[in-house]
Amino acid sequence: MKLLVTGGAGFIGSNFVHHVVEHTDHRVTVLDALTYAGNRASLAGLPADRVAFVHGDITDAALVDGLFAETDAVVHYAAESHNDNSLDDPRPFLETNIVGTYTLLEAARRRDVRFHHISTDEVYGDLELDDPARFTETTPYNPSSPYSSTKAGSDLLVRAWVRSFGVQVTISNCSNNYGPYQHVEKFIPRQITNIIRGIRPRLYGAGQNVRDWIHADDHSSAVLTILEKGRIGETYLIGADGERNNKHVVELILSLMGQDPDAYDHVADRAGHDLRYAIDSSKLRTELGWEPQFADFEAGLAATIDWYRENESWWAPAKDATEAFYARKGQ
Ligand code: NAD
Ligand code: TDX
Repeated sequence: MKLLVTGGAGFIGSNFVHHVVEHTDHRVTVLDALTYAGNRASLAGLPADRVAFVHGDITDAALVDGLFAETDAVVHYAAESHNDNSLDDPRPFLETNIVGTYTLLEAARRRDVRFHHISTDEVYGDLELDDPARFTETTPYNPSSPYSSTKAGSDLLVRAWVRSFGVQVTISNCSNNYGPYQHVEKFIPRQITNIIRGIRPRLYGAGQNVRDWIHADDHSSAVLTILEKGRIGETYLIGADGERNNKHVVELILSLMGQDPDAYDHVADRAGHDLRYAIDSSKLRTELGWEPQFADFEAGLAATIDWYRENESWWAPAKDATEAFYARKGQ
């Protein structure tokens, strides 16, 4: 099969491309605009006869149409992905997440190409800390931030294109990913690289907010499973039962790196900060037989710390600008 992977030079997209090369015979073309979040080095070492790279924008209809004409299936990861950036300047989130997804859907319609849309659990808003409920495929949409509202908008466009035009689409909404190749703006890599640089980790507010962590490789295996066995028009939630509050995670990172677990600073909270995300992934597990492989969060985190220690040349170029951005916001 020939796959087109949008956003394949980003964090989760590049993990997916590595996963596909390792576990299947598919050939992959990556379409990526190489924004500040894209990095060709994340695809280094992959065989040239299996992975091709196209530098371009998903809002470029002519480019997209030509690529769809040569592909069997599309997996759509490209997005503006960081909540803090969306609070600073929402415009690129509308362009890429809404107009970009629209552009791809129109090409999928014209070319009758199988399309898998990657989304987030943040479209459902947040849960109370003491609420026993978790998100399911029928939870009403209630996004909080410019980022999550544009992802929700893109999901709704996808659903409309299935119903109105019969486009061959599946959707997945995944919880927070961790693993190699994640940009240093995000919570876990920011704290790991701070510690490597001798800067104290930064916790927003009291740190009680809960995220449901999944290793990026488990996200990739779930997406491949949906691509192969998912029912057209359906949504699948992806999660690995990894709920932890941020305070716990920062203390764990400090301990795993041989530091005093209290050696972090509380900083200004994020505006509109979602309290808790939690995923019920029973539909994916029972209907399609998927199971996560990284059951031990502490072991996965330790391996991720090793990766950042061994790959400073990958993340160092982005570190100073990222910390300057946070310093301006008092975070
Ligand atoms: P990322 O920011 O690391 O990567 C995004 C990639 O998309 C980059 O390579 C960037 O260059 C590319 N891109 C951005 N705008 C583009 C455009 N207009 N045209 C072409 N390429 C463009 O993001 P990520 O964390 O890897 O997230 C990937 C997808 O997974 C997103 O759709 C995100 O909403 C979703 N998601 C992320 C998480 C998470 O924990 N990070 C969880 C659930 C879902
Ligand atoms: O320095 C920090 N300190 C801190 O306490 C940073 C960068 C974050 N945080 C908190 C905010 C969140 O509660 O950590 C938590 C995780 O923050 P992010 O890594 O920014 O992720 P989040 O906002 O939860 O969104 C992520 O998961 C869902 C991805 O960035 C999204 O793309 C995905 O859809």
